[in-house]
Amino acid sequence: MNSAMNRQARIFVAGHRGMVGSALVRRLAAEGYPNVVTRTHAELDLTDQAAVNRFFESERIDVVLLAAARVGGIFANASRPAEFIYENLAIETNVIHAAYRAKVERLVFFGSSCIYPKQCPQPIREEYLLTSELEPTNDAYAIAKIAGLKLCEAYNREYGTQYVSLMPTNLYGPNDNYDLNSSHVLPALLRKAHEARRDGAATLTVWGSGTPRREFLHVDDLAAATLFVLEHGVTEGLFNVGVGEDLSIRELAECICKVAGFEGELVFDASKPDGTPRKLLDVSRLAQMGWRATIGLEEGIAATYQDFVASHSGSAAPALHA
Ligand code: GFB
Repeated sequence: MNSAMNRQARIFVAGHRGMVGSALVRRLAAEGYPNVVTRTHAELDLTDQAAVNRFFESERIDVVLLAAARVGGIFANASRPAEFIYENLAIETNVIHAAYRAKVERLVFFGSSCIYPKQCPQPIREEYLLTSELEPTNDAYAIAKIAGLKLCEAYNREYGTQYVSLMPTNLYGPNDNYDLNSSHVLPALLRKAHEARRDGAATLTVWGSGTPRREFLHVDDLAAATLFVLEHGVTEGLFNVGVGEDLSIRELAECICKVAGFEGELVFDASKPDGTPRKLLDVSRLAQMGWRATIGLEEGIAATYQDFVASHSGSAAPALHA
């Protein structure tokens, strides 16, 4: 088992412009890793197998952080399942296989808590994987993410690689997607609350019943957990990453309205799906090793709101992150 990371390691952050990848790049810079390698989508299309092979053959990468993915909220997942399963499978198989061929010893694969069954005992332990049916609104994405973690397990078993899988709960933070058709609930409600207050609206529409429960992790905590795993010699396995607490969507909406200063009424749109009733992660596996999240939800939402206002406000139709 390798222990500490070599500070001079060449670390490829795949997906560095996304919310997770950009948090990883910030954290690596703060921790003093000078050799971080990135490629924009235009420079390297990770769904192009030949291009990915050429990249790994020429770049001498030591560590891969595989944060590139097609991601989205409940509506995007439910309406574009082919894109979610195809693009994620292509990225995972191309990057993991090319990394193995180029003798990359260490890789961290990022999945999602939606890999677990829809009706799971709570809090969800890593062992509950594949014990019953998935949530239908995101089963295509979940299958792709399960395939990714199984790729890591299989390559470790057959080839002796050290590929680790992290399964974060619902994430939020800087560089999130604020497009209301494809975003997750937290950025969607932040934008809605901001615009409702700005426009003097009487109501704010929340999708579904408001009763599903979700757990939210600030992306900077996920980046911290990733560095923790790398620096503590973790060489295999599946690890949940979360805060260990959840709240209802109604409670989340109330918290966001408070942060954004919107005092109108919440209206629940029952024509929109609720999705999984609850997905609270059991985070004891990482906690036993000494890692815990540190950013509280209200504090994290307030910081994210400031970031949103700084980067989007002032125009009626904010420029949105892709
Ligand atoms: O975050 P979200 O889109 O995805 O929705 P999931 C969470 C809950 O918030 C659902 C409700 O019950 C939504 O109906 N919700 C309320 C809203 N208002 C809104 C809104 O304005 N926008 C959105 N988007 N939701 C995704 C999966 O599931 O979570 C992915 O589809 C992935 O596969 C990701 O795992 C983390 O938490 O339901």
